[in-house]
Amino acid sequence: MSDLFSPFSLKGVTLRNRIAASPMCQYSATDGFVNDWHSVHYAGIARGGAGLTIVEATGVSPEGRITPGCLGIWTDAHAEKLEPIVRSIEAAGSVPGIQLAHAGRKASANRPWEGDDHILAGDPRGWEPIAPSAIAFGRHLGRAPREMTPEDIARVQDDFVEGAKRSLRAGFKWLNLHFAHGYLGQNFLSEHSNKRRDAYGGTLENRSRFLVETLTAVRAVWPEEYPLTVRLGVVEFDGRDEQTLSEAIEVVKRLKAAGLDMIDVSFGFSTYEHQIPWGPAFIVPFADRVRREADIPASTTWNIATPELADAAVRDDCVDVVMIGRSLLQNPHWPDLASRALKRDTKPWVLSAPYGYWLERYGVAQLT
Ligand code: 8OZ
Repeated sequence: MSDLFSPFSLKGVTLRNRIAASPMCQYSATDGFVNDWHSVHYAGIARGGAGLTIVEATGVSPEGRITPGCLGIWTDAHAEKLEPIVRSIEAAGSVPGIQLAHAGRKASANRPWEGDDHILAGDPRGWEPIAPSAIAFGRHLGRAPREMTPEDIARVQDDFVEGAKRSLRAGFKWLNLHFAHGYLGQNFLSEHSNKRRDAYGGTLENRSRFLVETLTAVRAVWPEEYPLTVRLGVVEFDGRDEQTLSEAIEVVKRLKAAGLDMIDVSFGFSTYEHQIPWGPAFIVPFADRVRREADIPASTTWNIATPELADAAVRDDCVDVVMIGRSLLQNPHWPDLASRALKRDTKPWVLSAPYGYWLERYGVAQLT
C-alpha cells in the first residue's frame, strides 16, 4: 500500500514522496519576469521536502496573466530567468514543474490584496481580456471580455506550445496546463462562459475542443518521458454537479487519449452562483471518482491541511499525489513535520542532508 512518503513514478520521472507544492500565484513579478522573491520562495519549498514543486500559473501571453504581477513565459528571456529556479529545485531533490496558464475572462485584475477586481478599461496597467464569449464573470470581475476569433484561438494554442517548448528548455520536467478555476480552458468548457455557435461551443465535444486540441499540440512538443498534466475544474457546485462531473470525466478520457498523463482535480469556479462545500479535503471524493472512471493517475488540492488528511488520500487509494498549498506557505518544511507526525521520519531524511543530518543527530526535541 502506498502512503504519503512512498515514491511515485510517472513516465520517466520519480518523485521522492507524494507531496507536491501546488502552483500558487505570488503576484510578485514585473512584466512576467521572476525575481529574488520567486528564487527564495521556490528554493525554500523544494528544500522543505516536497517531491514536486510546481511553479505558479505562468501566462503563455501577456494578456493571459491574471494580474500585472503574474509570471509569464512569452519570450525566451522569461524562460532563461526561470533556469536558476529550476536548478535550485532540483538541487534540493524536488522535481521542477510549471503550470502554464491563460486567465481568459478573469485576466487583467488587480492583485488580490489590492482589490482582486478588474483593472478599469483605459487604465494603462490593464488590458482587454479575451474569452470564448463576451460574457463577464461578474461582481468584482465585471469587465466583459472580447469574444475570441478563430485566429485568436489558434494563436493562444500556439502560445501554449511555445510556452511548453520554453519550459522544456528551462529544464522543467513536469508540465501542468491550467484548465480550471474559471480561466480560459474552463471558460471554453463551461456553459456559464461559452455561448459560441461555432465548432468551439455548444455540444460537449465542441466545448472541450479547445482543451483537447491544446493538449494535443503541447504533447507533440513535450517529451514522452516527462509528465503532461492538466488542472481541471470537474464540478461547479452550481446545482448541476452530476452533469458537470460526468461531462468532465468524459473530457478527461478524451484528454487521456490525446496524451494526458495525470489529471489534477479541482473545481470550476465559472460562476458566483455556487455553494462550495468548503471542508477538510472536500475535493478528494471527486478526484477519486475521476481517477477511477477515467482510469488515470490523479492529484487534488484544497484544504488538505493536515498530515493525516494528506496521508489518508493516498493510503485510501483516492489519489496518487496530494497538492499542498497554504500549509507550505505557512511552513515550507511541512513535509518534515508531516513525516514526524505520521511517525515516518526514517531515512532517507525528508529534508536534504544539510538540514536532515543535524535534526537526526541531535533530535528535534533537544533543540526545543
Ligand atoms: C486560489 C487563491 C488565489 C488564486 C487559481 C490563481 O485559481 C488561482 C488562485 C487560487 O488558480
